[in-house]
Amino acid sequence: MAGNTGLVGSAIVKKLNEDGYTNLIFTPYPEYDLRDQAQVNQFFKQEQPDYVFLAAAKVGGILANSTYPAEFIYDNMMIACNVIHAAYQNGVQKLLNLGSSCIYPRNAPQPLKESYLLTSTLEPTNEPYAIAKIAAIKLCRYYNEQYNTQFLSVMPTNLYGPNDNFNLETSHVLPALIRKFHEAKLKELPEVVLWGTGRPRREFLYSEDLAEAVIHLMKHHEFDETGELINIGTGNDLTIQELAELIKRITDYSGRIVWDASKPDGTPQKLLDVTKINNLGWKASTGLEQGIEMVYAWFMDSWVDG
Ligand code: GFB
Repeated sequence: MAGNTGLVGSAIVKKLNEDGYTNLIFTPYPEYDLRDQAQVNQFFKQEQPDYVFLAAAKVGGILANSTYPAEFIYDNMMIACNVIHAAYQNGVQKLLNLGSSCIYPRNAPQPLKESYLLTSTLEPTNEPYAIAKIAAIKLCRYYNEQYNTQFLSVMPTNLYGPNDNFNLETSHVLPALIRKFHEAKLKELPEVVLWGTGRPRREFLYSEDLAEAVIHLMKHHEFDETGELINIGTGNDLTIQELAELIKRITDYSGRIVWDASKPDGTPQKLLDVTKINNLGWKASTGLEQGIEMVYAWFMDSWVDG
């Protein structure tokens, strides 16, 4: 497991433990810097893992991607190249590569089918991250074709859950809104400022549902069934405005919402077509309101301003 402490990795570890898998090994940052090829090669040679979940990445919301483009493309390409190549060199039986729905063209038809990859230009606010993730997809595909490996690439939609990032500068929208409304309520602030226009649409998948999907694929399916990439989502989306009203209600904040149109909206919509993953036996099971309530409870119980 590369990236076991983050939003995705911690959900996968939780599900693996619940399923009785105990022989898990991790590459926690900063003890392991997966951008360092020698370190990665040394780890694989020493540990000889059979299965690899590649969930480590430099991630962030729309502002972080726009602020640190060089780090987003370099870090994520180096992590992918090092881990995928070492997995091949050490005979890993199966690797599961975590991508993102931002790899699709900004104005592709909705819902997004896997076949729309590289059919047009990307959303500028997350092009660096998207290019790195597309490179990882292609690495897995061509290693499978040339070396007969089983490296699967999954494309989750926007994710949320426990152990998310709640830093207001670098986080994604859902955790940012939980924190903003919660703190505004405690401080009795008259308004909360949100970014953009509120008009973009987003799809949100609870992290533990994603964990079930990736473990299902790792256990039961192969490259000839998943293809080069496979979407994982709920198949439903809503506007950021609707999300804000929902989180405002769940956090019981009674002030106003103000939109700062100087901040970017990003891509207008990125709803995934989830026909393929549904046909392979997985469907999302956590509703958005239920999921947000669970994350809000986790935030109030466990989150510490890091
Ligand atoms: O989640 P988010 O940062 O990234 O923003 P993307 C989603 C939408 O929420 C944008 C709006 O239209 C934001 O302008 N928004 C409103 C806010 N208020 C806020 C706020 O306080 N914080 C944040 N963060 N957004 C990401 C990519 O795109 O999607 C990542 O940047 C990754 O690389 C992820 O691919 C899945 O959904 O636009």
